[in-house]
Amino acid sequence: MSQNKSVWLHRALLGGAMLLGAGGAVAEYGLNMTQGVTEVSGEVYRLHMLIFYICCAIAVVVFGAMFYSIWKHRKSVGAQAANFHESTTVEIIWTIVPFAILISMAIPATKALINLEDTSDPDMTIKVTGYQWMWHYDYADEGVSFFSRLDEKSNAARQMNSGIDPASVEDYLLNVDNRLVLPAGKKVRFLITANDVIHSWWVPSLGWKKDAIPGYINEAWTKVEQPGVYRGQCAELCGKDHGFMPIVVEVMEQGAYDAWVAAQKATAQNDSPVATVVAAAN
Ligand SMILES: [Cu+2]
Repeated sequence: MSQNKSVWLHRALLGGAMLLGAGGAVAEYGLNMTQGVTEVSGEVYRLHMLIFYICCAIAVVVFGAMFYSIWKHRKSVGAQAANFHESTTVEIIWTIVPFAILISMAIPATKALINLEDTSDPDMTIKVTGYQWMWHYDYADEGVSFFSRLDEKSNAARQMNSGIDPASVEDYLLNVDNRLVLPAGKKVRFLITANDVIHSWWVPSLGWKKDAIPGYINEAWTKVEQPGVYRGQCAELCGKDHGFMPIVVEVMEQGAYDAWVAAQKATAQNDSPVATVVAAAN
Protein backbone atom coordinates (compact mmCIF):
# COMPACT_ATOMS: atom_id res chain seq x y z
CA MET A 1 0.00 0.00 0.00
CA SER A 2 1.41 3.39 -0.95
CA GLN A 3 2.00 6.04 1.67
CA ASN A 4 -0.82 8.16 0.26
CA LYS A 5 -3.36 5.36 0.33
CA SER A 6 -2.56 4.41 3.90
CA VAL A 7 -3.07 8.03 4.99
CA TRP A 8 -6.53 8.07 3.38
CA LEU A 9 -7.46 4.73 4.89
CA HIS A 10 -6.39 6.00 8.29
CA ARG A 11 -8.48 9.14 7.88
CA ALA A 12 -11.54 7.15 6.75
CA LEU A 13 -11.27 4.82 9.75
CA LEU A 14 -10.87 7.78 12.09
CA GLY A 15 -13.89 9.50 10.53
CA GLY A 16 -15.97 6.34 10.88
CA ALA A 17 -14.99 5.99 14.52
CA MET A 18 -15.95 9.61 15.18
CA LEU A 19 -19.35 9.09 13.56
CA LEU A 20 -19.97 6.00 15.68
CA GLY A 21 -18.86 7.86 18.77
CA ALA A 22 -21.30 10.65 17.97
CA GLY A 23 -24.16 8.12 17.88
CA GLY A 24 -24.96 8.69 21.52
CA ALA A 25 -25.41 12.42 20.95
CA VAL A 26 -27.85 12.02 18.07
CA ALA A 27 -30.87 12.20 20.34
CA GLU A 28 -29.82 15.69 21.42
CA TYR A 29 -29.22 16.84 17.88
CA GLY A 30 -32.91 17.40 17.25
CA LEU A 31 -32.78 16.62 13.54
CA ASN A 32 -36.54 16.41 13.42
CA MET A 33 -38.84 19.40 13.56
CA THR A 34 -39.84 20.39 17.11
CA GLN A 35 -43.38 19.99 18.41
CA GLY A 36 -43.30 23.58 19.60
CA VAL A 37 -45.40 25.11 22.37
CA THR A 38 -48.63 26.16 20.66
CA GLU A 39 -51.67 24.34 19.34
CA VAL A 40 -50.72 25.38 15.81
CA SER A 41 -47.11 24.19 16.12
CA GLY A 42 -48.40 20.80 17.35
CA GLU A 43 -50.73 20.63 14.35
CA VAL A 44 -47.86 21.48 11.99
CA TYR A 45 -45.70 18.81 13.64
CA ARG A 46 -48.37 16.10 13.36
CA LEU A 47 -48.95 17.01 9.71
CA HIS A 48 -45.21 16.82 9.05
CA MET A 49 -45.01 13.37 10.67
CA LEU A 50 -48.10 12.10 8.80
CA ILE A 51 -46.62 13.10 5.44
CA PHE A 52 -43.21 11.77 6.43
CA TYR A 53 -44.73 8.33 7.25
CA ILE A 54 -46.72 8.32 3.99
CA CYS A 55 -43.47 9.03 2.08
CA CYS A 56 -41.72 6.20 3.98
CA ALA A 57 -44.52 3.75 3.15
CA ILE A 58 -44.41 4.75 -0.53
CA ALA A 59 -40.61 4.34 -0.56
CA VAL A 60 -40.87 0.84 0.96
CA VAL A 61 -43.49 -0.25 -1.60
CA VAL A 62 -41.75 1.29 -4.64
CA PHE A 63 -38.18 0.25 -3.79
CA GLY A 64 -39.39 -3.15 -2.54
CA ALA A 65 -41.14 -3.84 -5.86
CA MET A 66 -38.15 -2.53 -7.78
CA PHE A 67 -35.48 -4.56 -5.99
CA TYR A 68 -37.65 -7.69 -5.97
CA SER A 69 -38.22 -7.37 -9.73
CA ILE A 70 -34.54 -6.79 -10.44
CA TRP A 71 -33.59 -9.82 -8.37
CA LYS A 72 -36.38 -12.16 -9.45
CA HIS A 73 -36.11 -11.42 -13.17
CA ARG A 74 -32.36 -11.23 -13.53
CA LYS A 75 -30.75 -12.40 -16.76
CA SER A 76 -28.64 -15.10 -15.07
CA VAL A 77 -31.75 -17.16 -14.18
CA GLY A 78 -32.96 -16.92 -17.77
CA ALA A 79 -35.51 -14.08 -17.53
CA GLN A 80 -36.95 -12.88 -20.84
CA ALA A 81 -37.93 -9.25 -21.48
CA ALA A 82 -41.70 -8.73 -21.15
CA ASN A 83 -43.55 -8.19 -24.38
CA PHE A 84 -46.77 -6.26 -23.81
CA HIS A 85 -47.78 -2.82 -24.97
CA GLU A 86 -50.51 -1.33 -22.82
CA SER A 87 -52.85 -2.17 -19.98
CA THR A 88 -55.81 0.08 -19.29
CA THR A 89 -56.35 -1.50 -15.86
CA VAL A 90 -52.79 -0.75 -14.72
CA GLU A 91 -52.98 2.80 -16.06
CA ILE A 92 -56.22 3.47 -14.18
CA ILE A 93 -54.71 2.07 -10.97
CA TRP A 94 -51.54 4.16 -11.18
CA THR A 95 -53.61 7.25 -11.78
CA ILE A 96 -56.17 6.72 -9.03
CA VAL A 97 -53.83 5.55 -6.25
CA PRO A 98 -51.48 8.60 -6.31
CA PHE A 99 -54.52 10.88 -6.70
CA ALA A 100 -56.10 9.41 -3.57
CA ILE A 101 -52.81 9.72 -1.65
CA LEU A 102 -52.42 13.37 -2.68
CA ILE A 103 -55.98 14.21 -1.65
CA SER A 104 -55.48 12.49 1.71
CA MET A 105 -52.45 14.74 2.30
CA ALA A 106 -54.06 17.91 0.93
CA ILE A 107 -57.08 17.85 3.27
CA PRO A 108 -55.18 18.04 6.60
CA ALA A 109 -52.56 20.35 5.03
CA THR A 110 -55.24 22.83 3.93
CA LYS A 111 -56.90 22.73 7.36
CA ALA A 112 -53.56 23.51 9.04
CA LEU A 113 -52.82 26.30 6.57
CA ILE A 114 -56.22 27.95 7.12
CA ASN A 115 -55.74 27.78 10.91
CA LEU A 116 -52.22 29.23 10.55
CA GLU A 117 -53.54 32.21 8.57
CA ASP A 118 -56.58 32.87 10.78
CA THR A 119 -55.62 36.11 12.52
CA SER A 120 -59.24 37.03 13.36
CA ASP A 121 -60.30 38.17 16.87
CA PRO A 122 -56.87 38.74 18.43
CA ASP A 123 -56.53 39.82 22.07
CA MET A 124 -53.68 42.13 21.14
CA THR A 125 -51.54 43.24 18.20
CA ILE A 126 -47.78 43.72 17.93
CA LYS A 127 -46.05 45.30 14.97
CA VAL A 128 -42.68 43.70 14.23
CA THR A 129 -40.22 45.58 12.03
CA GLY A 130 -36.95 44.11 10.79
CA TYR A 131 -33.91 46.36 10.53
CA GLN A 132 -30.30 45.75 9.54
CA TRP A 133 -29.61 44.20 12.09
CA MET A 134 -32.15 44.26 14.87
CA TRP A 135 -35.89 43.99 15.49
CA HIS A 136 -38.36 46.65 16.56
CA TYR A 137 -41.51 45.75 18.50
CA ASP A 138 -44.50 48.05 18.75
CA TYR A 139 -47.35 47.06 21.09
CA ALA A 140 -50.14 48.85 19.25
CA ASP A 141 -52.67 48.89 22.11
CA GLU A 142 -50.34 49.50 25.07
CA GLY A 143 -48.29 52.27 23.48
CA VAL A 144 -45.07 50.42 24.27
CA SER A 145 -42.32 50.12 21.67
CA PHE A 146 -38.61 49.32 21.69
CA PHE A 147 -35.69 47.91 19.70
CA SER A 148 -34.34 44.43 20.38
CA ARG A 149 -30.64 43.90 19.62
CA LEU A 150 -28.04 41.21 20.12
CA ASP A 151 -27.03 41.18 23.82
CA GLU A 152 -23.79 42.91 24.83
CA LYS A 153 -21.93 39.75 25.89
CA SER A 154 -22.51 37.95 22.59
CA ASN A 155 -21.68 41.12 20.69
CA ALA A 156 -18.37 41.53 22.53
CA ALA A 157 -17.42 37.88 22.04
CA ARG A 158 -18.20 37.87 18.32
CA GLN A 159 -15.79 40.69 17.48
CA MET A 160 -12.64 39.70 15.62
CA ASN A 161 -9.81 38.78 18.04
CA SER A 162 -12.05 39.52 21.03
CA GLY A 163 -10.19 36.90 23.05
CA ILE A 164 -13.51 35.85 24.59
CA ASP A 165 -14.39 32.17 24.29
CA PRO A 166 -17.92 32.01 22.79
CA ALA A 167 -18.49 28.79 24.74
CA SER A 168 -18.25 30.88 27.92
CA VAL A 169 -21.13 33.15 26.84
CA GLU A 170 -24.55 31.91 27.87
CA ASP A 171 -26.94 31.54 24.90
CA TYR A 172 -24.24 32.87 22.60
CA LEU A 173 -25.80 34.74 19.64
CA LEU A 174 -29.27 33.74 20.88
CA ASN A 175 -29.78 36.47 23.45
CA VAL A 176 -31.08 40.03 23.14
CA ASP A 177 -31.07 43.18 25.25
CA ASN A 178 -34.87 43.65 25.21
CA ARG A 179 -37.09 40.60 24.96
CA LEU A 180 -40.46 40.47 23.27
CA VAL A 181 -42.79 39.84 26.21
CA LEU A 182 -46.17 38.19 25.66
CA PRO A 183 -49.00 37.27 28.02
CA ALA A 184 -49.76 33.54 28.32
CA GLY A 185 -53.00 32.21 26.87
CA LYS A 186 -53.73 35.30 24.77
CA LYS A 187 -54.10 35.34 21.00
CA VAL A 188 -51.44 37.72 19.75
CA ARG A 189 -51.56 39.02 16.21
CA PHE A 190 -48.30 40.07 14.58
CA LEU A 191 -48.02 42.61 11.79
CA ILE A 192 -44.62 41.95 10.26
CA THR A 193 -42.69 44.30 8.01
CA ALA A 194 -39.17 45.63 7.43
CA ASN A 195 -37.52 49.00 7.10
CA ASP A 196 -34.64 48.23 4.72
CA VAL A 197 -34.26 44.76 3.20
CA ILE A 198 -36.19 41.51 3.53
CA HIS A 199 -35.82 39.75 6.89
CA SER A 200 -37.78 36.83 8.30
CA TRP A 201 -39.14 36.50 11.81
CA TRP A 202 -38.72 32.93 13.01
CA VAL A 203 -39.23 31.30 16.40
CA PRO A 204 -39.33 27.52 15.81
CA SER A 205 -41.37 26.84 18.96
CA LEU A 206 -44.27 28.86 17.53
CA GLY A 207 -44.39 26.64 14.44
CA TRP A 208 -44.14 29.29 11.75
CA LYS A 209 -41.81 31.75 10.06
CA LYS A 210 -42.89 34.95 8.34
CA ASP A 211 -41.04 37.17 5.89
CA ALA A 212 -40.59 40.82 6.91
CA ILE A 213 -40.79 42.74 3.64
CA PRO A 214 -40.26 46.51 3.25
CA GLY A 215 -43.48 48.24 2.13
CA TYR A 216 -45.61 45.19 2.82
CA ILE A 217 -47.29 43.92 5.97
CA ASN A 218 -47.50 40.18 6.64
CA GLU A 219 -49.80 38.82 9.30
CA ALA A 220 -49.33 35.94 11.71
CA TRP A 221 -50.57 34.93 15.14
CA THR A 222 -49.72 32.85 18.15
CA LYS A 223 -51.17 31.76 21.46
CA VAL A 224 -48.70 30.32 23.94
CA GLU A 225 -50.19 28.69 27.03
CA GLN A 226 -46.95 27.90 28.87
CA PRO A 227 -44.87 30.75 30.32
CA GLY A 228 -41.25 30.42 29.25
CA VAL A 229 -38.48 31.75 27.04
CA TYR A 230 -38.50 30.83 23.38
CA ARG A 231 -35.67 31.70 21.02
CA GLY A 232 -35.39 32.30 17.30
CA GLN A 233 -33.41 34.08 14.62
CA CYS A 234 -33.75 36.09 11.45
CA ALA A 235 -34.29 33.47 8.76
CA GLU A 236 -33.71 35.50 5.59
CA LEU A 237 -30.15 36.38 4.59
CA CYS A 238 -30.26 40.16 5.05
CA GLY A 239 -26.66 41.36 5.02
CA LYS A 240 -23.39 40.97 6.87
CA ASP A 241 -24.90 40.80 10.35
CA HIS A 242 -27.77 38.50 9.45
CA GLY A 243 -26.48 35.97 11.97
CA PHE A 244 -26.50 38.57 14.75
CA MET A 245 -30.15 39.57 15.09
CA PRO A 246 -31.71 36.88 17.30
CA ILE A 247 -35.24 36.86 18.66
CA VAL A 248 -36.19 36.11 22.26
CA VAL A 249 -39.85 35.73 23.21
CA GLU A 250 -40.70 35.63 26.90
CA VAL A 251 -44.18 34.45 27.79
CA MET A 252 -45.46 35.56 31.22
CA GLU A 253 -48.60 35.01 33.27
CA GLN A 254 -51.09 37.88 32.84
CA GLY A 255 -50.20 39.53 36.19
CA ALA A 256 -46.46 39.57 35.49
CA TYR A 257 -47.13 40.80 31.97
CA ASP A 258 -49.26 43.71 33.23
CA ALA A 259 -46.48 44.67 35.66
CA TRP A 260 -43.96 44.52 32.79
CA VAL A 261 -46.14 46.83 30.63
CA ALA A 262 -46.50 49.31 33.51
CA ALA A 263 -42.71 49.29 34.05
CA GLN A 264 -42.10 49.86 30.34
CA LYS A 265 -44.48 52.80 30.31
CA ALA A 266 -42.86 54.32 33.39
CA THR A 267 -39.38 54.04 31.85
CA ALA A 268 -40.60 55.52 28.57
CA GLN A 269 -42.14 58.46 30.44
CA ASN A 270 -38.98 59.13 32.45
CA ASP A 271 -36.90 59.05 29.27
CA SER A 272 -39.22 61.30 27.25
CA PRO A 273 -38.04 64.86 26.44
CA VAL A 274 -41.07 66.34 28.23
CA ALA A 275 -40.25 64.48 31.45
CA THR A 276 -36.64 65.67 31.23
CA VAL A 277 -37.74 69.30 30.81
CA VAL A 278 -40.23 69.00 33.69
CA ALA A 279 -37.55 67.46 35.90
CA ALA A 280 -35.07 70.18 34.97
CA ALA A 281 -37.63 72.96 35.72
CA ASN A 282 -38.21 71.54 39.19
CU1 LIG B 1 -32.46 39.95 9.03
